[in-house]
Amino acid sequence: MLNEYDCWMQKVKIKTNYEIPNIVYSDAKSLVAKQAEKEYCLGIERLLGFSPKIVKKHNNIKNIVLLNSSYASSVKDEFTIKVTENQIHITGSGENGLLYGVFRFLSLLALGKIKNGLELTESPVSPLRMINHWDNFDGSIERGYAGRSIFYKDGDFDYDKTRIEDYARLLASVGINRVSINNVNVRANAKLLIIEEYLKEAKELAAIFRKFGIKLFFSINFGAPWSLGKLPTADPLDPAVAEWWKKRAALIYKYIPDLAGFLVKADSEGEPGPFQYNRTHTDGANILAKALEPFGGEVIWRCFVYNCTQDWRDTKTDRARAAFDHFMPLDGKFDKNVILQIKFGPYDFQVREPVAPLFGALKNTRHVMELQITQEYTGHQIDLCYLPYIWEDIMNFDTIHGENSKIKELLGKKNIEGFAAVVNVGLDNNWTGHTLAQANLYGYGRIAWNPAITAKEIAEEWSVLSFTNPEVPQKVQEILLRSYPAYEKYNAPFGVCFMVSPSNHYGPGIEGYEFSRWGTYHRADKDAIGIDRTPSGTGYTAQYSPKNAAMYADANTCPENIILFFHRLRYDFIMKNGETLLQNIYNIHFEGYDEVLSMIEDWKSLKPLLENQVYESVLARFERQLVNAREWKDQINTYFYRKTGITDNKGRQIYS
Ligand code: GCV
Repeated sequence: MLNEYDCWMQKVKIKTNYEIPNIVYSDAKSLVAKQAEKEYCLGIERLLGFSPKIVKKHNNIKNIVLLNSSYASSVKDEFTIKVTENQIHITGSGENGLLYGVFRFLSLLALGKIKNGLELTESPVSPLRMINHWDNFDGSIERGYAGRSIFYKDGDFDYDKTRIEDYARLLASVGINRVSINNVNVRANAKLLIIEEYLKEAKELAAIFRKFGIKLFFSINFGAPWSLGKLPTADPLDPAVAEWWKKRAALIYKYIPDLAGFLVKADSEGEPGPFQYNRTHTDGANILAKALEPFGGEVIWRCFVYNCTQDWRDTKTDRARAAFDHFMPLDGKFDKNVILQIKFGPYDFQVREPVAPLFGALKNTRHVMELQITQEYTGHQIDLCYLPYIWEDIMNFDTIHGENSKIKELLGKKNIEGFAAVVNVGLDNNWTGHTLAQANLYGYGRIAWNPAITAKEIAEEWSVLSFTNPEVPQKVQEILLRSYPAYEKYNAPFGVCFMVSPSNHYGPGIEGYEFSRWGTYHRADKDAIGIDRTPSGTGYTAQYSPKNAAMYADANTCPENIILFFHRLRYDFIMKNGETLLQNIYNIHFEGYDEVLSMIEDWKSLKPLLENQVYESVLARFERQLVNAREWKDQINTYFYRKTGITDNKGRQIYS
């Protein structure tokens, strides 16, 4: 990795067995196709060190590269790459398809896979491949761990155009086609982005992304007709409110005619919403949908709606049930330009959660899965945590155990239209704080494009593209693939969730959420831990299709890595390895810590092969991770030892 800033697009001179022609014919006329042509030339310069010559006629030229953006195919964003003895054809079913084809060609070239006879046709499985920014206008980023915002500073737009273009390039290179540019928590910034002063600036930002086939979303404040428009209400069924949104949409689209639409967090953690007016979420979403519809805009409406003022004494309310209870009855009632955005699990991006039961259950409503690339609960980009590992698991979740009913098989069909993910980038020179966290951004794009790709395949691609010394990638892949299980082992055990330090969400805070209003309790006492979510408890398991409901409801068939999410178990519950739950908690915490030690040793073995800056910066993060892992191990083990008075049967040190 010569330059951390370049991420997986390193400026290296590679050797190829196939000689790439230096003449390029391109039929590019439109904006994105012209960018594709430019990206091809930049990429060749970066990888092979020469500038190809563009020609507008190609008769009688034998050795040539042909870029074409209009081959006949009904498949959106499709591309083909065909390599013959003298010629390379990269074609797209449209301008975006060509751009994706060029980027794929360049990565295949860097991966050493371009050879005579290669023929490849690809298209994205998911039409919607979106990045969410939780950037605030003051330049801070909610849950951001890589420096300040790349878009804003001190209450205004403030960005380096080259950097935004580099960012758009990185995103497009892995197929991202939508970006929401401001935090979904908009209450403090109600007016921004939808008043004229800022629209002028947003227009320029949109123009940079547009070249790369990326359209913008704005997060809006549902209460804006009241807070900004000075209407007496924001009631979605009030005709004056509907009119206000229509006029506002017309103003916005005057500046950005291809805005993708609005992203909305309503009735969630203090954000305004239709419940304030005794209206439903269909009322709320549809009023916005109708305002955007004439301009081809869409509303992405988040399902992260739950009671965040729960009394911990209340054992009947179960936050895990909330999204399904709120949204399932509304299935089929949303306008056609509304898309629901559902977090992958019923809680909130915990290290291990079951897949939310709305997936596979919603039949008549367009929806996307929300993932989190930024490492809010997964180590703040201090700890290494390779997220494609868990995403692969999620993709393999079988919603109904029918034909093609896994998440990865439903995507692009059955109204599951793709993904949105909260991004992990900021102004840090390496974009992501932890240099190896670049793999999470890369991996998200690859999974959004093709949910059947494995975590291992992504690690292979990313490490070869990023590390130029051929001896490095293998070891880096191994470290990446070990990092998620290691993190999970020293974190909250067996899917119990929320033992994390409150508010900042880094490090242990075992009872940090036990007596709070957030509805995420584990209720550990001296005999048992966990919430009974079976039909004899909160009934959450019944939200799943029959086979999954039965599997989760029985502690003997429930997967052990998630067992405490579904069951309240005594510490002497015997697990599959014949040891008690308590002993298993001790075991995995010792193992998790040891894994970190061993990953550090592996990283150190790479020292002679790595650029000093990369080696040292990652090592420094590993050292902080070790401190964190030790805290988790010792605090968790001590906590349970104090509760039970039972020691570790292997005699390892547990503090009292
Ligand atoms: C943007 C969690 C996070 C919040 C975030 C929220 C959400 O609660 O801690 O920072 O707010 O999720 O997804 O809306």
